[in-house]
Amino acid sequence: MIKDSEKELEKKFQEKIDRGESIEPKDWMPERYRKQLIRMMGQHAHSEIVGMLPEGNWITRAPSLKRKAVLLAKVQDEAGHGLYIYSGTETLGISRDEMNSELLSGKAKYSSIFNYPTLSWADMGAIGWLVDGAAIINQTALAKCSYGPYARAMVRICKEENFHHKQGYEILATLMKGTEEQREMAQDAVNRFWWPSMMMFGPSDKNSPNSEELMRWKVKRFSNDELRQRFVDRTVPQAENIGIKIPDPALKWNEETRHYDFGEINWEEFYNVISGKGICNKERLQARNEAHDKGAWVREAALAYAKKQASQEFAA
Ligand code: BYC
Repeated sequence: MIKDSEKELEKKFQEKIDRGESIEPKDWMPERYRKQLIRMMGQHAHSEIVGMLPEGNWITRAPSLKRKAVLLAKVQDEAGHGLYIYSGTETLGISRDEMNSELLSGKAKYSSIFNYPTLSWADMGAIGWLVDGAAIINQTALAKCSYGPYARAMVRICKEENFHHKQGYEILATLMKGTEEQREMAQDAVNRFWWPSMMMFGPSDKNSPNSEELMRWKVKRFSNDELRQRFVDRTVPQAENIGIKIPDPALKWNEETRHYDFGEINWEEFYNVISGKGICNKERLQARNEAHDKGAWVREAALAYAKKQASQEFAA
């Protein structure tokens, strides 16, 4: 009896999704839908927060006051993105503390891209252009996902990501107009960030265990490979425009498909990075843990203040 009604609810839920309607926090949803969203949104929020670290590394070394102000604003924006998405995830019944513990213990994933080091100023350009560029393509699709709070967070985030993308491209364009050494620095950054950016879209479709379910529920609107292709098609002309070479000898325009063909991704590297064996995995988790420990007094003070306010209100 209970099983039947559950089936009926699931049928109605799927029909609602098929009609293109949003699922809101108080609506009935299958437990699996809730769990999948907590997983994906949690990972996304953690990525924004951990993503502050590689760029934060260059704030004190930005080459001018203007560059420093722009980078500072960008890194702060990423913190804001993390907070919107954590809030959106809380509507699914998980607390911020639980998500934070999962990040700090290393149980939760965050985007593979942030386990690569930032070695030169040009990396700020490559991250803005390639990493935020990849993120925009993914997130523009997520802005139409079936879960209302996630979709709405994405709309605002995408607007800010567009500014991030442009500032990164402009850093590289400026370097490409500079000295030989500056051009080499820009090219070197792109050489290091190109393939990790391609990996941001996740495993190829045939090896993506979550895709089928997430696409049926319209959480994902396009597959990993479709979005990766879109990224390549958009990015190659931008590279040509400023004289940057994409480090892929197999990259070639295909007149028949009207898309660029590209080389094979090093999946062994991808799986190593997402299983904790990337260059910076340990450093990133250590930095987050240290920041959490150093912030203990702030949490205690905020709690003490909130308790005092509550007791005063109660007494009044
Ligand atoms: N990195 O079945 P699949 C930003 C995992 S930050 C790590 O295809 P799904 C920015 C995946 O989680 C933007 N792990 O998964 C911030 C799964 O493992 P579990 C971050 C990855 O969910 C600062 C397994 O591989 N954006 O913009 O269907 C500065 C199998 O994969 C990755 C988001 O987080 C990866 N790259 O699809 C600058 C977008 N790829 O959980 C910029 C939201 C896959 O089963 N997320 N895995 O153990 C998504 O769109 C999707 O979750 C993914 C993966 C496309 C990433």
